Amino acid sequence: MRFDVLTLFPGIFSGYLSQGLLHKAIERGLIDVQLHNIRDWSSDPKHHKVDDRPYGGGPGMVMMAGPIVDCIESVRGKAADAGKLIYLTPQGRPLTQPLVEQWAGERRLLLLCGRYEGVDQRVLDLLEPEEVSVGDYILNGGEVAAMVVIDAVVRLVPGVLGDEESSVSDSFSSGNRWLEGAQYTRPREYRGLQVPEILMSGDHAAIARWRKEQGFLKTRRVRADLLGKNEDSKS
Ligand code: 6GU
Repeated sequence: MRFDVLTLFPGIFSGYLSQGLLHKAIERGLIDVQLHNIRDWSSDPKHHKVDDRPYGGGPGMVMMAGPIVDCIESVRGKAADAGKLIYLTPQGRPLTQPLVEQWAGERRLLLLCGRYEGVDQRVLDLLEPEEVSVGDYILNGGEVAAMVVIDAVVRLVPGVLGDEESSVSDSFSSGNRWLEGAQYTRPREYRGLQVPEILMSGDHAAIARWRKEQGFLKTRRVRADLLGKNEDSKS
């Protein structure tokens, strides 16, 4: 699977892409992440200007249409598969696991990272990207959100996760909208706190019931809004 990231700050991604699961997936050829600096498509040869003041006034700067559209057309022009265009913006619809699952089925994703007060509306009118937000708060730009999208999608790319870290039982995988309950590892006692007896019982059915109950209690406590939506909330 291929990702093209369009950004004014490609350097932000280098640490993320060089570590752990992402690094391994790239090395093994399972995913390919290409970074494109929008500034390289500026029509201003001197200062490589890519933003300007908003028409109608107001604070901040708006990213100009020209460099973004030229950058996307150039990046797309090189390949047979134009790819699905996603614009990361607080004005987008919320990112959810079903959306991530849908995108994991694509061969190529283009991730446009907004900065400042966002992009000129004509970018959106011309290219009709899917506009997506990663939550109800404001980030300094779409770069961290683009990493969120890549991170969530690559987990579903076949071969990226080993059997041990399978994504099928995750909270929020298809039909599963509950949080997971507590987990324990050694030692059995830590600062006077004991691992629950049932986890040492060897009774796998009882452990599964206990975990489900713990997940339910946790969900009710911190995400009661999820309970009505659950496919298996009756079981
Ligand atoms: Cl995608 N971008 C920015 N700048 N802020 C956000 C966001 C995206 N999602 C939530 N907040």
